[in-house]
Amino acid sequence: HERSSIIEEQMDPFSLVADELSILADRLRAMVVAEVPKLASAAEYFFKMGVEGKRFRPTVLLLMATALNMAIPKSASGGVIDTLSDELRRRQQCIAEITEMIHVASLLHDDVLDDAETRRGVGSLNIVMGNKLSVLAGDFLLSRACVALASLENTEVVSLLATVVEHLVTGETMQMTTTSEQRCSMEYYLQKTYYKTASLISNSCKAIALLAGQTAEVSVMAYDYGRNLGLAYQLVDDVLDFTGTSASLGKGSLSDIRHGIVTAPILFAIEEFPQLRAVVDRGFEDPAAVDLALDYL
Ligand code: GRG
Repeated sequence: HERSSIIEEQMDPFSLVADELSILADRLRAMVVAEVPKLASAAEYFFKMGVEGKRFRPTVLLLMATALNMAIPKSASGGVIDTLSDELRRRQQCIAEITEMIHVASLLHDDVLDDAETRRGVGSLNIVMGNKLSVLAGDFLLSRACVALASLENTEVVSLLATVVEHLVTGETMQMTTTSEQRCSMEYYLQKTYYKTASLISNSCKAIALLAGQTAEVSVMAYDYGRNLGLAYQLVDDVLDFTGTSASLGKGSLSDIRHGIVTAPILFAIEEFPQLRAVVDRGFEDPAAVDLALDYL
């Protein structure tokens, strides 16, 4: 029993990085303070305790750092090596902070685009403070993320994470502007999902490896791991949109289908029930079409 509880404890990824996640929360709260009071309350909104979300990305990144830094020696007595490894860890924590700021910025803009009403179990910022402040707060967070990124003085890492922002915008645009053929294509779905969700996780994982001085081969492995994890995360998110409740999701359920967005569950259902394709092609503006699609699922 003792052994299995030790294994269980070691297997809980949050417990391994719990202390660091709490430091990250403090740092983020300090990093997102704006000068003008209205902007300050908007930017701080999702960094207050209780509305911090799952912190999935920082958790993965801190664990990635733990795994990749294992090969770096530590001396028992402290000294130059330990100072270097502490400095490395701090730089990797900074990647986790930047990643979370980019993520929250994208949520703020996404909720405006989708006219969302809830996020993380509370009113979304566009509802609480309006669309304009929501957009501006997202821009502000991106700016703070850029400043933190520049402080790392690593042009490859800057370029990776700057490209992620382009990917987020590209994925969102792909989602908004599909032709009927693209809407039912698994290839298109996976490309869009890479841009929208997996790119941030994969490129941040790669950044963690690059900062650790890992070889190009290991950096690509870190990238691939993040890519697959990101795609899997979005697939689960897509299924939860159908199976979850507003209370468990912290946002409205069935939101994808109501926005006419075709996700993996529908694509798989079309393979089994080709007649569903005609329902999808008609769009989901009609609530009866939503009900019909849900019957197939
Ligand atoms: C301004 C950076 C920026 C982007 C603008 C709107 C947009 C372009 C992109 C939207 C990207 C988006 C919202 C993708 C969805 C990713 C996703 C799975 C979000 C939910 O992540 P969770 O469940 O959320 O980890 P929590 O709340 O737990 O952090």
